Amino acid sequence: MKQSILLKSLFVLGLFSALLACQQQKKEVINFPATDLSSENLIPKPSKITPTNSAFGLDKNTSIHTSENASGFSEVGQFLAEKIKWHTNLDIPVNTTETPTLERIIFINQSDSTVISSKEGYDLYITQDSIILNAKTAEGAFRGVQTIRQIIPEMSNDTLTENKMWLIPTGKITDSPNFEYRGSMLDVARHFFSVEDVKKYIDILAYYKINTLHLHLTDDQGWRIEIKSWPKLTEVGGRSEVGGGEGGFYTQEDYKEIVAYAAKHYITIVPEVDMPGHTNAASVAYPFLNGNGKTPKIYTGTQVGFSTFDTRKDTVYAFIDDVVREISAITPGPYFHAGGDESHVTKKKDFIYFVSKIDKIVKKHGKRMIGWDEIVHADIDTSAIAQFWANEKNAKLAIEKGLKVILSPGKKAYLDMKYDTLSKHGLDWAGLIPVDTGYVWTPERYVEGISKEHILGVEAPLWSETISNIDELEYLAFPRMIGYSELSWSTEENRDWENYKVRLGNQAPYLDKMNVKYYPSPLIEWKKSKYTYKAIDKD
Ligand code: TNX
Repeated sequence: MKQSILLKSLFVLGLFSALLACQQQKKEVINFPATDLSSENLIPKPSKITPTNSAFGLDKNTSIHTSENASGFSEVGQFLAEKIKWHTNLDIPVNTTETPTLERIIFINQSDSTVISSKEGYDLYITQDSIILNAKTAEGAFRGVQTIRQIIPEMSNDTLTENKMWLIPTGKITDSPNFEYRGSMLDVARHFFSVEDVKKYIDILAYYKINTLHLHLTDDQGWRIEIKSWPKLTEVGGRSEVGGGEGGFYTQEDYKEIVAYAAKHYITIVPEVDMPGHTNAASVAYPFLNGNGKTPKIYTGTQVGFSTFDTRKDTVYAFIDDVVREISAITPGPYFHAGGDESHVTKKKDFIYFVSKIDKIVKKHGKRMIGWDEIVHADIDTSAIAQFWANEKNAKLAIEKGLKVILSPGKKAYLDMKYDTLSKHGLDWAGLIPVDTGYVWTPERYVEGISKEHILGVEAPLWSETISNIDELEYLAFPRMIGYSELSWSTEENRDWENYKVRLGNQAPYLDKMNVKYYPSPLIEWKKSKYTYKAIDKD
């Protein structure tokens, strides 16, 4: 252990002496313009920023180095190099052994420093010659890399040297998240979204340090995940969606591809199989599940609460055991979401019986159950998590029972609510949610009696009754989702609408370059970028 620290220090020392030697040889004196790291457009806002007002020139002579033998660090370095290439077209080597033209380095360092307070925390020291990113884990390094990406300016400044150089402000950032669970949910059941669509969503979520993507995989209108022991779920139940479209589903290979892509972005996938209500598509495929002796018709409407599993039949639990087993086997994350919402035609005592049984099945397959807030009425283990969406009494009952809660209040965090009366997509049962309303609230004070220690985190769900393609998905998700990233990462004292809205307006170059069809809310002054032409067809 001691030896490895020594080796590491020698390695870093070696790098720095090489760097110094090169600089002495090259002697390119650059008078950088003054900068201010604290006024950069970082979202989420970091815990602490101390500017030193100079600049690090990112150019073709920069290289990235990562701690040796630190699991995942070199991949994180590679990720940064890919994103720098995408942004600047520079080819930055990672862990190269050649040093002759080296001028500046970005060092991604595994550090056990006690200053870094959590596994996702990081420190960033930026000087004229180096950027040092310290993190305990590769996950922390990955979050810190997003900060580096966000402070690389849109344009290079080539008036300083013949080189194209992107000037990064110098200073120090110390950062760690306020909540450990920072998520979005995507409903792929009401309308299906392809693996490519989900990957694009993941790309953008990762840029804003979101760490969880909950996939609502089943509902009345469609079943979207292949279950090998029950093939008709997708063969029959996967062929429908709201409005009568063709639906679709993920094979287990597709799902694994999403999970792996998410993992590369340090995002955990939470699979949801919604039950005992919201199960019409499953019962169309296997009519014994509903226990009423009838084969239901395919449903393509948007009403909720009319379907249920038969909660008193052993074969239903054998079926659920297979489903939970197969999905859990290809889900590395700790959670399995079992739904539980709006089961209006399930008798209360049957619902309670059902949820308690499901909790045990989920645990048997090595996962922690998450359920919509209605599940708190059941006799469940305190390891279960209640996702508060509508009923404050349920949320309070959850904490009385010792459960943690995820906050997804419909009135504040539902991405499927319209922005305003003119919104082209979205519902309004929980009210309109303009960009400021979605941002201006405090999770720790939203429900009386529910404070920081009870809250696992914040999740913004995107239900898809009114959206059927990626452009429409982006219209509802962005820019609001960016605000939920700040709400879940940054502390209350670091959040301020007036300050946030300026930083948000400055996300336009990134969003435009990503070809994100965000809603250009009139509350925000959107920065014009060289990619703005793409934004013309935004509406
Ligand atoms: C309520 S939130 C639902 C969903 C709908 C959504 C529409 C929740 C747990 N259930 O079934 O899609 O409203 O906003």
